[in-house]
Amino acid sequence: MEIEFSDKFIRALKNAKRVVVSTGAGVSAESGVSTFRGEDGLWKKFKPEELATYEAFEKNPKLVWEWYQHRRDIINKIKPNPGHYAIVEMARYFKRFHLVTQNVDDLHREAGSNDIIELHGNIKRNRCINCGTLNYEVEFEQIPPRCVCGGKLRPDVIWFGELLPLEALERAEDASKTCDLFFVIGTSGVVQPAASFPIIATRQGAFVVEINIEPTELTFVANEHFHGKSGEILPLIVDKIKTIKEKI
Ligand code: BV8
Ligand code: ZN
Repeated sequence: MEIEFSDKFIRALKNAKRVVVSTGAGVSAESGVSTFRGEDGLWKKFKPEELATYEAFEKNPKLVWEWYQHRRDIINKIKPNPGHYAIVEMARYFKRFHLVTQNVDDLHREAGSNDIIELHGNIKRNRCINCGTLNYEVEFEQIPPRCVCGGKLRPDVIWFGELLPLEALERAEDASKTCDLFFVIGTSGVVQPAASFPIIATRQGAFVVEINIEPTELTFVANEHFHGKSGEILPLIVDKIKTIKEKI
C-alpha cells in the first residue's frame, strides 16, 4: 500500500514533542476482534444497554457473564496486529507519548505498549462488587462466579452509565490538553467521554490525525484523515517517522 504524506503532516511529525494516540475497536479489527458498530459488530446482535450495563448484570448475571466469556474466548485466541506493533515503535520517537485506549482486549499490552491509559477497563480482569478485589482468574465452574468473600465477581470493564476510572480520565484529559499531535484511530467517536479527547486536543491547537476505514463523528476535527486500515497505515507512518526523527 502507498500513501501520500502532505507537507502539513510531515511538518507536524517533525515538530511533535508531545503525542497522544487514542484507539478504538477498529485497531483490533484486523486481529479478529469484532467491532461494536461494524457489519459483524457486537452491538448488532445485542444492544449495549442489554449487556454492557450494571442493570443488565444485576438482572441477568448469567447472560452478561456468558457474553463476556464468549468475548474472552475469542480474545484469548487472537494476537496483536501490525497496527498495535507500530504504536509500540512510534512511542520510541517522541519525548512524551501517551496511549489512550477504549479497548478492553489487552492487545496493546500484549504487543508491548506500556503505561496504557485504559479508559474502559480490561476484559481479562475481574473485580468483586463486594470487596473490590481484582483477579485475573477467567475460568470458573459456576456462572456468575463468586469471590472468596462471597461477593459476585464482574468483568473489570466500565459499563454504560458508569464513571470512568478517575485517574485514567484525568491523565487522558491532561494529555489531550497539552499534546501537539493527536492520533485518533479506529473509533466511531460515539462513546463519551472518550470521543471528547480529540476535540480537547484540536481546541488547544494540536494537529489531529484520524485513521479510519470510513469517515466518523470525529472526521470534522481532523487536520489529516488517512482512509484505510490502521494495520496497514500505521506501519507506513512509522516508516516515515524513522526518516525524519531520531529515536529518543
Ligand atoms: C459515563 C467496555 C458518566 C464494556 C465500553 C447520551 C448522549 C451522549 C452520551 C451519553 C448519553 N447517555 C449516556 C451517555 C454516556 C455514555 C455514552 O457515551 N453512550 C453512547 C452510546 C451515546 N457513556 C457512558 O456511559 C460512559 N460513562 O459517561 O459516565 C455518565 C454516567 C451516566 C450518564 C451520563 C454520563 C461509559 C462508557 C463506557 C462503555 N463501555 N466498553 C465492554 O466492552 O463490554 S464502550 C465500548 O463501545 C468500547 O469500549 C468503545 O468505547 C465503544 C465502541 O466504540 P469504538 O471503539 O469506536 O468501536 P465502534 O465499533 O463504534 O467503531 C469502530 C471504528 O473502527 C469504526 O469507525 C470503523 O470504521 C473503524 N474500523 C473498523 N476496522 C478498522 C477501522 N479503522 C481502522 N482500521 C480498521 N481495520
Ligand atoms: Zn470479594
